[in-house]
Amino acid sequence: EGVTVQEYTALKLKVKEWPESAKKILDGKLPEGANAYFVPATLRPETMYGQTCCFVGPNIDYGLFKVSDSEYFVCSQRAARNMSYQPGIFPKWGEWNQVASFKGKDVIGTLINAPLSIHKDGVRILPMETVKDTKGTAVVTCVPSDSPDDYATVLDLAKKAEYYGIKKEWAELEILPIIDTPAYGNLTAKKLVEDLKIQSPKDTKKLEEAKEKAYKEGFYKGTMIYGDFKGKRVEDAKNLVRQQLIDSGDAFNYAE
Ligand code: A2H
Repeated sequence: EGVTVQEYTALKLKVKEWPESAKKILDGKLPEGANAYFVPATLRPETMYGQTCCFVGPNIDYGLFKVSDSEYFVCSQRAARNMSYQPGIFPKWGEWNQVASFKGKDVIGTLINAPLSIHKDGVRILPMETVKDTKGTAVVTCVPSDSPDDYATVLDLAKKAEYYGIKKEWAELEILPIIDTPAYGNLTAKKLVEDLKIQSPKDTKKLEEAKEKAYKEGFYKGTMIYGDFKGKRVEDAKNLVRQQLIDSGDAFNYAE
């Protein structure tokens, strides 16, 4: 970090249905017929088949940003500013048009379509306390098979659904095996969370270790066992899935 550039894939998760809390805020601001997209930034596009939900920080400030007459993005203002200095995202260099402001908690429960996910009826926007406002877009798509943070968070959300004000089943979508690894099998995140006895998303030190191990093993030794690039090494599949998502209009490059 600092001097190196992080190359993310920003995915477009189209809103299918807003909760009442969001409808009140967006009333008259998102034109009839226009689409809104949550835009999580990911380093692991090859795992997108296994998305089960998408996280926002409940107390983080988000904006709705106009991209064109028909498309609006949900992300942090910091990310929108960064996007305005990258080619092919906003129409005018250095300008971003924010049409609404809200907190993450206002959009919990939003039903969205997650490109490539096996969950074709859509997935939900859910809260994650550890989302940082200073990284990516402050929107994080959830792949509990391969991300220890995501796995620990969905377990916690299901356990304390009432406390979080969500429906338990929103946090309990099927976890799809996508990548097989020599050390951890085909559900790397679950295996590491169990092996390291990670109890909650607040076990930050152990999660850091799990994340490091999952990334090294999954990325360098993993083999795809699902999707169009089944049988390929993860290292090779990453760019193939990313390009497929970009070509279909479901993603774009975002760097910071
Ligand atoms: B990754 P780096 Cl399957 N706050 O995507 C917290 N976490 C964030 C974030 C934010 N503002 N923005 C992005 N991220 C997450 C998939 C994934 C990710 C898998 C496995 C590992 C993994 C599905 N979640 O990341 O600090 C996003 O989660 C482990 C490093 O910029 C993004 O990629 O290196 C990754 O962290 C970016 O982290």
